[in-house]
Amino acid sequence: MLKRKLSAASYVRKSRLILALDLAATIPMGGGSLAASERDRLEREARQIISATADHVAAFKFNRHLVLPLGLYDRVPSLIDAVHDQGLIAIMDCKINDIGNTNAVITRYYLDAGFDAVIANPIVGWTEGLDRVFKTARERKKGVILLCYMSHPGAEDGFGLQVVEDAKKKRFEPLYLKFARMARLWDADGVIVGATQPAKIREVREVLGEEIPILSPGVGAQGGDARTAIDAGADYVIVGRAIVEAEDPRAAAQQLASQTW
Ligand code: OMP
Repeated sequence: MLKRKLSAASYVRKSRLILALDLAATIPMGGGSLAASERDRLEREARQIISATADHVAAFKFNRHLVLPLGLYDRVPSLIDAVHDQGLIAIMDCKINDIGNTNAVITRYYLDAGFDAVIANPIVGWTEGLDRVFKTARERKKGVILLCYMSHPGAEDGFGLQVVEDAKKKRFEPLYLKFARMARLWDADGVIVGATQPAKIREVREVLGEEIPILSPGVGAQGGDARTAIDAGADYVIVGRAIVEAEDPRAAAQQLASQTW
């Protein structure tokens, strides 16, 4: 369902770009309360970027940049509505990473606020881990996207670890390929592999086959290139700062989208 919505929006707009709405609030040093005027500014800016870029993106991704200051059940639902009004989906990048019961509550919170999919970390495993995320999402006909190999240099310390593939034969494989196989087994709606790692995108694509889309962040600010990621096998690129901090976000989105199609 999620996969179809994404690919339909992508086809209509001729864009494989997912925009990360990573706008940050200015919080007073030393804490204190966040001024209503700052919340207004943040919400207004997010809304402007949604309407300015919607013609050139396949989906929007929210992170805690917006959800913490604006509130999941306060101002965020109307931003999700603004995304839906454009015929697009809203992904919540919450990288769920806990025990089953906690995961189920977190997933329910995000999806019932209106998000169409959540991102989760497969390191916690299935039983009483991510099983509850998938169950909660499936009951609502919504999606789960799994981390596979992150875009930052330190990803190697975790996602790049060699783990046992076959103990008897003393065969090892990198953790990200195990995660790719888990994504197939669990029927994930997508996996994340950094655009900074085109060779790993290729490897993951081989394991995944064609059914599960690869979403690839790390373009622009983190040094990755949209076209290279797509050519390596990514279905979508996720871009934040290169668009939201651009002088003209619409033009930046249009330009990046053209590189992906
Ligand atoms: P920019 O680096 O500004 O384009 O933002 C990238 C966005 O993708 C941010 O919201 C990150 O939190 C997110 N992201 C990564 O950058 N790397 C990853 O490996 C995974 C994600 C993600 O899950 O979206």
